[in-house]
Amino acid sequence: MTVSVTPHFMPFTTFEPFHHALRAQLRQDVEVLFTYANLPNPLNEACRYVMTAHGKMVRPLLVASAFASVNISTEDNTRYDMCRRAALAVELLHTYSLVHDDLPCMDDDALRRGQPTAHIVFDEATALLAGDVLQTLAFEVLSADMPTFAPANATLTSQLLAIFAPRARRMVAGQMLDLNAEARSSILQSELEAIHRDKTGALIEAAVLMGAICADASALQQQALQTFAQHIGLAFQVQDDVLDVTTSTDTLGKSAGSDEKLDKSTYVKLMGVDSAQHYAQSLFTDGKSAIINTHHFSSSSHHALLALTDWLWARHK
Ligand code: GRG
Repeated sequence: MTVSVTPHFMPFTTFEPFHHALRAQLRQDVEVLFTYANLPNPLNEACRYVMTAHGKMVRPLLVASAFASVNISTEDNTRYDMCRRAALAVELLHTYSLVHDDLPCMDDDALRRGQPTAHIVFDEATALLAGDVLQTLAFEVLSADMPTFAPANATLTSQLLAIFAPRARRMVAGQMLDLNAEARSSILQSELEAIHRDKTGALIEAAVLMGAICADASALQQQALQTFAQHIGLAFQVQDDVLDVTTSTDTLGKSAGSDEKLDKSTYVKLMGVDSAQHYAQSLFTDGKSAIINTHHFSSSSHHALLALTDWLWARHK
């Protein structure tokens, strides 16, 4: 029998219980997934280590909030379970990118999510393979026959893949553009924006659109959500650049000041801390307006997205 298990992250009431329920749901789903995947050790341990660390779950939250923003019956287990699959998929892909980004051949970082990075705890080959398999699982999870999930809906799976795959590819392209921009003495804002539309923004856009697809959002709702996601994605990156210079390693749970150390092209380098902070705030505001100023959502249903945006703006890590 394949049924949803409690807890249920729907419906949205206020942000904290929603976040809590989503985190609990994701924890259960990660466990089910790794039992299903039956990976050999130390690969299995490395995957569990990085997937159970304390990430903020921003992308699954975006999937779930977009899903909640489209008034849908919480009784519809098929769509709800496809949403669980999508939330898992974006977190798997995101975590793979962090594991690879931390490798010695990339940023060579020793700390992530408040704990030593995978290649430090295991070894480089295991960390590399963990990233690889998290990526393949991110796609497999959209259709796999797994206990506790209602059977995947083939139409929804193919719609989700059409959203997810090109944006996963764009994330890697963005990373290449970012590496190409290292050590450049100056960069135009338009060039920086182009890097982050791909590197950070594409997956954030995928998360929002995948939640929308699972909830059967109309074309107009999808359009509004895409505009929302594009603003939030850029705001998130600008804020990340600011936090890198204003927040301690302890609070961040990753090495502070790493952008300067690697001579990265950042918004702080381009416009200074204060202007970057204002820019992030205006992008968050514009993102919210994209949802509020349309009549495509009921005033109660878009609360999850607006509350998530406020939570992102207030974040310290
Ligand atoms: C394919 C190697 C490879 C990289 C792709 C996404 C990416 C490019 C690299 C990851 C490193 C990085 C600084 C990405 C920018 C996006 C970003 C701000 C990531 C951190 O996301 P959070 O803050 O992390 O949501 P947690 O740990 O909370 O999930």
